[in-house]
Amino acid sequence: MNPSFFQDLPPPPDLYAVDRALHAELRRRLPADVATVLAPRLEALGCATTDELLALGDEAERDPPRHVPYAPWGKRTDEIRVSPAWRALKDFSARHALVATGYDASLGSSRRVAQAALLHLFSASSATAMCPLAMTDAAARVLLDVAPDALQRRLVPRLTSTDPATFITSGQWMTERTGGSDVSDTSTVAHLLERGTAEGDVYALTGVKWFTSATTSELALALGRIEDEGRVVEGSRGLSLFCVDVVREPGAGYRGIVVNRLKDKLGTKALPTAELTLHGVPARRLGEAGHGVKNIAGMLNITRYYNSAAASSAMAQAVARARAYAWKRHALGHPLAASALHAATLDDLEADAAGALALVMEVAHLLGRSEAGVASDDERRRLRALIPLAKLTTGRQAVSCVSECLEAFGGAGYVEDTGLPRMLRDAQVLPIWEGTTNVLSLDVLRAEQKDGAFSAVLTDLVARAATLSSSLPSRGVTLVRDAVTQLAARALAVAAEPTALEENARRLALTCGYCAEALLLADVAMAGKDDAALRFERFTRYRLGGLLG
Ligand code: MFK
Repeated sequence: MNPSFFQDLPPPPDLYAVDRALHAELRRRLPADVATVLAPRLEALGCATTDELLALGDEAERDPPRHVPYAPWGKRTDEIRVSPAWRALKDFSARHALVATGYDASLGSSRRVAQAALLHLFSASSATAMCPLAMTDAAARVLLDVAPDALQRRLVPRLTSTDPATFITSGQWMTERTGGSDVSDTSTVAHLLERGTAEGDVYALTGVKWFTSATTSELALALGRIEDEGRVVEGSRGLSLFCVDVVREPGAGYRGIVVNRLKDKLGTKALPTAELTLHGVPARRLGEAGHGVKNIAGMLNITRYYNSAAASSAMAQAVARARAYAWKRHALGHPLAASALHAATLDDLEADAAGALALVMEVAHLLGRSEAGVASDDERRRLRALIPLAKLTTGRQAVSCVSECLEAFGGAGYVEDTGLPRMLRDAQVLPIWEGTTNVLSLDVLRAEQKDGAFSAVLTDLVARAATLSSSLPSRGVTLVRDAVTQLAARALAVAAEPTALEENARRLALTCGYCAEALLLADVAMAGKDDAALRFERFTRYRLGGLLG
């Protein structure tokens, strides 16, 4: 017993320096010129995960947003007070070009891979500042796809700006009290105010939005139902997409918007999420009337890609922290890291994080190719299914991996002032936000029925499984080949029995996600010289090998 003992803590890990899986991914995915341009940016961001970014994230978490509905003398002003650190995180994101990189044509089809690497480093330390960036990027994408030129010219340069003075963010107002997954009962109505302006037709939106995250953003994309002389089209085919300039009138609150309250969430405490009532707020219609769901789906595809990058980021950070701690913490006469059991557990978790990252990078690769206009039809079909597959698989992995990492700290992992429990609370939003595991499994089903998207992924996996190199660890090869064979057989059986489709959608989707990760890790191992083969084998045993691995 040593009464003067206090646990010495490791310094915060530089998340770029320690992430071998990220380095291996970038080596195989980026052309040399892009890698050269990107390396100093990744180094700077990795460095910031040990000081500036970490401090801003912690400070934003300590000083969460507050809703101040009334001014001292009773006037309704609806101020949402956010911390200086939250504002600084927005500036930090602009300076590091986190959104802009996804639109940097000089990076060619590598733009989204480069961006995914930045997001993977940024997100976990950012106190969920990733969330407004996701919606900002998604808004830029939708504006480029369907907005009139004048509106694009005014907004897209600001949404993708690298100058904090001009950078704006966007929210997404979709969910209402009737549902976030099923938007068909959306009750917000839109009345025409002015037709044919250079920026499109202007409407007044009236209704209640139940979840609006990043509510202090300057812009929002919202769903509403056009009411024309009392006539409306019911269901999701009656919904249109609108772009709202969120304007604060000094001393008089938001123009046309009342903030009902901020949500008291399990985690993501620094991020303002509010319930809003819209009282005729002016909004420009985006795209054709009645095509709102289809148009906002383009937004969801980008936010789901960000969600996956947030998941891989959370996992990588949690594993890096647990590993660093394991070298400092002694038990039974040696550092925890020297215990065969603890080391094996951490190796499994590191392989799991590498699998998640590999899938994120595959999505980013295909998204970049699609946006650069060089994707084949087959790649576009795979992308359509891989976005929900990546979101649903990595969201579940993040919760289990971060939970295991908390356990690796023993009791300290369960104590608030260590800062560790926050990682788990924040991870728990990932399988929920932008579509739960089941909702996304159904989305995969719909993508299959419409485009054969799941079949395209499956065909690719079968082909990859057939061409694995004999230099790979044989146990891993056997496990992944068996899993792919079973997946293909089950998919075929289920396809022959349409009543079984929905019930099996989740099992098929998760198995497909894990098989995809395993085969992508095999690709890394076949291309690389470091310990990627070990990560491949670890992953297959951990995720495809049953309880005994
Ligand atoms: C980070 C911190 C966050 C803080 C806390 C937040 C807590 C969470 C709060 C929330 O509520 S998050 C919101 C969760 N909700 C969702 O993510 C939406 C889930 N639902 C879906 O994804 C539905 O599939 C969707 C609403 C998009 C559509 O359902 P519908 O109304 O049944 O439409 P349908 O018929 O499936 O699709 C309409 C059109 O869009 C079709 O095209 P066509 O008209 O040409 O046939 C579809 O093909 C197309 N589409 C749908 N999804 C698509 C898509 N196209 C491309 N990509 C997709 N993903």
